[in-house]
Amino acid sequence: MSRKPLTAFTPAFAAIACLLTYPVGAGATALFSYSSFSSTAGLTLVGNAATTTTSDGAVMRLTPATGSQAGAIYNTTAVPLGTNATFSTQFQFRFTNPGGVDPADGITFVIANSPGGLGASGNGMGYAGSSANSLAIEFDTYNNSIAAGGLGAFAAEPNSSNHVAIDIGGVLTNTAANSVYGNASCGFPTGDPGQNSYSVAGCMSNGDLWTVNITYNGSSLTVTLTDPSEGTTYTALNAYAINIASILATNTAYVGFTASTGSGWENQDIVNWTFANTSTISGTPSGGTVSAPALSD
Ligand SMILES: [Ca+2]
Ligand SMILES: [Ca+2]
Repeated sequence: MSRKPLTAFTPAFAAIACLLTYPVGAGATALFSYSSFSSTAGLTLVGNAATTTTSDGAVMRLTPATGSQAGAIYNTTAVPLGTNATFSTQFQFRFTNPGGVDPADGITFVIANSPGGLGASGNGMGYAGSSANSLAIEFDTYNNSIAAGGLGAFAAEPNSSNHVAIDIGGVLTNTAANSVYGNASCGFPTGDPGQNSYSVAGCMSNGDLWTVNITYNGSSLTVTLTDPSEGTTYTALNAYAINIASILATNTAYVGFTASTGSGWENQDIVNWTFANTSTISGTPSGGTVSAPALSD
């Protein structure tokens, strides 16, 4: 089953919103929800992003598993994101078929004041060099650190092939970076740079169906990831203070994803995605299905 994106202006909105608003907080509204990507209505696809069918159903393949790709998607209708505005979003990803020098390069969840921005491939994750009035939360699977001798090495990159960080202004600032589940080495033992195996629990490239929750209460950002192989949820950012409205310099924003590959690659698929403007979104969708993430307090 798929749902088309919802806006407050569609006649069906009220009825469908009732289906989405389970025990949610006051005023909670899912602005849009894609239980699969059998329809891309309401989305702008950029670069190499394209839908494809996998064992997860109709997924959004931000990049295919080949070299030097860059892809992005954005919602076509801006969401409210002015001063003190809140949001929460939940999506599931699965990265498969890694090849080349190492699994690479990762994806970002992007918030921008204009739609359609696509940055550099390789270490840029499709974000570097895109809109100056934007913010991204990166899920980085390739170690470009100078210390590790990674290809495209740059100073801000942490010594990790499995990290989450914030990037600001189209620049790979790698703010508040930390390695997911504390695992900083995920790749090919004979890779460039050589890494521990990518296929173990806690490595974002391990092929599992991962769940990500991002919440913003108007002043601080929290990001959690769940790998079903770990059985616990990892908090990558815990109430990190940041003023998103000041970065955007506008009262509305376009949200979506960017991704890239370089000398290493992997399929980088978004399996489902829900975005809400006030509620928190919690709970883990059932693995391997295309059911929509549930909304709850
Ligand atoms: Ca990287
Ligand atoms: Ca990074």
